[in-house]
Amino acid sequence: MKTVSGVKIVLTASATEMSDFFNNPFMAFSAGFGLGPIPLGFARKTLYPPVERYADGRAKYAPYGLRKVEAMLLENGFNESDVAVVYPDDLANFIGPDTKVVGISSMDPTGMGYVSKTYSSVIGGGEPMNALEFKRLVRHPSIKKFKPRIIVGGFGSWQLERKNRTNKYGVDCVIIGGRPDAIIDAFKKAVKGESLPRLVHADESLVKWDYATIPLSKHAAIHGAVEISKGCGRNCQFCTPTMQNKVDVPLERILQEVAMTIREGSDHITLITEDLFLYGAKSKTFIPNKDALVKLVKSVSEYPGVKSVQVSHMSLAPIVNNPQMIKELAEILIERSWYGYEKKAIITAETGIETGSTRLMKKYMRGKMLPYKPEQWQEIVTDAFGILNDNNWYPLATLIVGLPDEKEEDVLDTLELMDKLKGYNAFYVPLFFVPLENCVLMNKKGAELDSLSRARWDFFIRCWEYNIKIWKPTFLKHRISNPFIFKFINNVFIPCFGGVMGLYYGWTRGEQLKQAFWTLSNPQITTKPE
Ligand code: B12
Ligand code: SF4
Repeated sequence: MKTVSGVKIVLTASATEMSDFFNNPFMAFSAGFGLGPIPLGFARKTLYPPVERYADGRAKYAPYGLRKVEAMLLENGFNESDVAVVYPDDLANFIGPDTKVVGISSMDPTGMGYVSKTYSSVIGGGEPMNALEFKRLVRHPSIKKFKPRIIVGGFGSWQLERKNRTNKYGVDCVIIGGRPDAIIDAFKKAVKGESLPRLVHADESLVKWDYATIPLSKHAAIHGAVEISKGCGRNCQFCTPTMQNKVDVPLERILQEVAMTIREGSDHITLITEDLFLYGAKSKTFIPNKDALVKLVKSVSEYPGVKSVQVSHMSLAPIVNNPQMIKELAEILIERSWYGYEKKAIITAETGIETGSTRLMKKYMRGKMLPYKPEQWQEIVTDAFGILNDNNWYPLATLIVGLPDEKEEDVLDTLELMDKLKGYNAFYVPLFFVPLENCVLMNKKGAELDSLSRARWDFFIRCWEYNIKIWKPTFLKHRISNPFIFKFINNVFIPCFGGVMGLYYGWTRGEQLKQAFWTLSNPQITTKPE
């Protein structure tokens, strides 16, 4: 439904961030890949379909950060008819002569996020889909025609400045950080037609501020996102959320957002946190508070209407510290499972292994394993994975290659750790080090494809070899019930396809990639390692 003169403030995000990826949060990482020869329209249909819309054209679900900005505006002088949250293809229906400002949220506007940097350079295929869709959004004909002010915020907004795209994309103001005072001020200035600074720092670490100033979301987020804690405090030097003050959101606020999300039609809840297991823990001790945590997870899971609960992130040391806590949480979460493995329910969340090197742990991540010591890291990882798997919990683990000053022996240590992880069920995502804005290592050089030594390639391939061993059978069986077709796909189609891809990549990008494709498409990689 088209508004005649436009809505005063229009909030949006690119098509890759305004999608639930067919209800699969982990699939969203694929938007960091290059599009290759695939038409954009096809990717939109098959990978990232649009969020549902209400009859008036507004988006039913939107990124959680954008919902927070909407709530800030609604509580500070604007009403629902002044602010519309919309899918990018619907902008023409909401932008008009009265539109003063378009606010855009982005985690990865130019493709400098870890996944984008890593996989678009390894696999090629041109600019990552995240970057392509962002560019398409800022060049929307209605923006060009009516020329509202453009404010970009969200965790990836810094990329516009780093890549000198702010002016090129016609962006008036980039806001880095999420403090309400600075965000509201910028929108008010834009609405009044006052001048806007090109860059605003609204970091949650810069000044003492009160989390309670962040209002409750008024409308539902994609995947039913609800924040339970902000910040981390472990101080890993490559990480940005650790720069935020660590805050636990009070349970009653969390439940109010859960209630709103259910009311608005979602039956999934994603608990947004840097570390589920530190909810309610006294700061600085890093000893989990089992009672507070079990109470939280039970209250959310048992909230009427909640069918599934997903946790965004967790750390590994608290698992070793309190295995009984994992057992009790698993008993609750398995009843609200979002993912499955070989037809059984599993629980999952993202965690950072990062490296197997004690030297690098000491140098860049001394806090990651607290209350334990850096020397114990490999043991903590393997013990934690054992406890998780015993409780039907299959983690998604990220590892970083190319940290500044990484030496060959550090990579060999990580390979040693990977060998120890052979028998566990998990999904491993090897990533290049990216010097994100606002992290301690922000002025260091990021890792590049050319800097991958033999050992680094071996490590990359090892991770994907494990993933294929663990997940290929369940992925194929879930989709192909006929045993003959299964055998054909597994033993003939995939190896032939991998063979051709290997030849192509060997020819265009070098021997290492050819070997990688040939190894990974080998039909032997079907069963779980012993
Ligand atoms: C949940 C999550 C996801 C989910 C999001 C889905 C969902 N259901 O919401 C999924 C799994 C899809 C995801 C994917 C990715 N993510 Co993510 N994600 C997060 C996580 C854990 C929480 C985000 C969140 O909701 N935070 C809470 C809200 C309230 O904070 P916020 O979004 O930052 O919003 C505040 C401000 O940024 C600001 N703001 C937000 N939008 C706007 C808009 C305007 C106009 C303004 C003025 C301000 C503003 O105000 C908000 C309120 O304070 C964060 C880490 C974290 N703790 O924040 C990583 C994080 C944001 N993700 C990150 C990245 C890079 C990605 C990917 C690009 C993949 C990758 N790792 O390379 C993909 C993008 C894929 C895609 N196309 O969507 C990075 C960003 C790094 C950086 N500093 O640039 C983070 C910080 C993770 C990390 N540790 O590095 N992610
Ligand atoms: S444990 Fe995770 S969230 Fe915390 S500082 Fe380290 S990388 Fe960041």
